[in-house]
Amino acid sequence: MSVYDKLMQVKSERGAGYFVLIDPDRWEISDVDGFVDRINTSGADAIMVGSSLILGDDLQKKMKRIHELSDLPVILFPGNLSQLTPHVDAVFYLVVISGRNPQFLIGDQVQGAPIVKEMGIEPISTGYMLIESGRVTSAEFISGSKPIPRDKPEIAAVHALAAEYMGFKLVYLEAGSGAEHAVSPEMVQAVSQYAKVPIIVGGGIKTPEEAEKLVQAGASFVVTGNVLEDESKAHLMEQFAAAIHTG
Ligand code: 1GP
Repeated sequence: MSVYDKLMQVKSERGAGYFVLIDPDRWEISDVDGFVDRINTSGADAIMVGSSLILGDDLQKKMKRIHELSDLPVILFPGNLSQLTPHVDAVFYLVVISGRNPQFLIGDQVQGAPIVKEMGIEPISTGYMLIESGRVTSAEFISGSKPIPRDKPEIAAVHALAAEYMGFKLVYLEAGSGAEHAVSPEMVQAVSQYAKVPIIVGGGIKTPEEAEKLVQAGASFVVTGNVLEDESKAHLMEQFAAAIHTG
């Protein structure tokens, strides 16, 4: 079964799915094992790996280790082409549809296509929308694109509909890692009522309660990364999974 089909199965059986994002720069390779073990038993449905910007030089080694340690789907969440790796099951084939920067609309996708084919990883086409979240995020700065204003849910909704009509398999509402304000349930609701394409929501989600509200508003998948990097909050992983699996 493809990773995308597995994700759709999660959505139909569990109501919504929970993804844990690993930013490789934030973990020493020696700590990766413990964190992945924790994800494996938390009830999470997939592991995402990647970041807008990666400085460390051991990315491939960390990806390989994560992939070896987990039976969950491991999905690359690439900030740029240099993050492409065969040590994942699938890649979110991102197009920054909220922006108007040709490099992130078609340039990198063309450059990346033969690499993905050669590596044999599953591409999952994803319309990626940056949503304004209180301050400039790395994703916004690096992609050189303006985010959608957080109080304009109708703009996000029409972008999602366009993504659906263009055949994207998912849309991603992204406030940015460590965002001050997560995407609002109101915006998620507007998008889910207007378009049928499944919605991933991430960026700045700090509590299981917030995650649950996003699912109630229509999110099909919720991502957390930053909040779990604090050891004292790692226990929240199980609570996120339980809150998100409302099906
Ligand atoms: C970032 O949506 C993801 O691209 C997750 O964000 O790290 O803030 O949870 P956080």
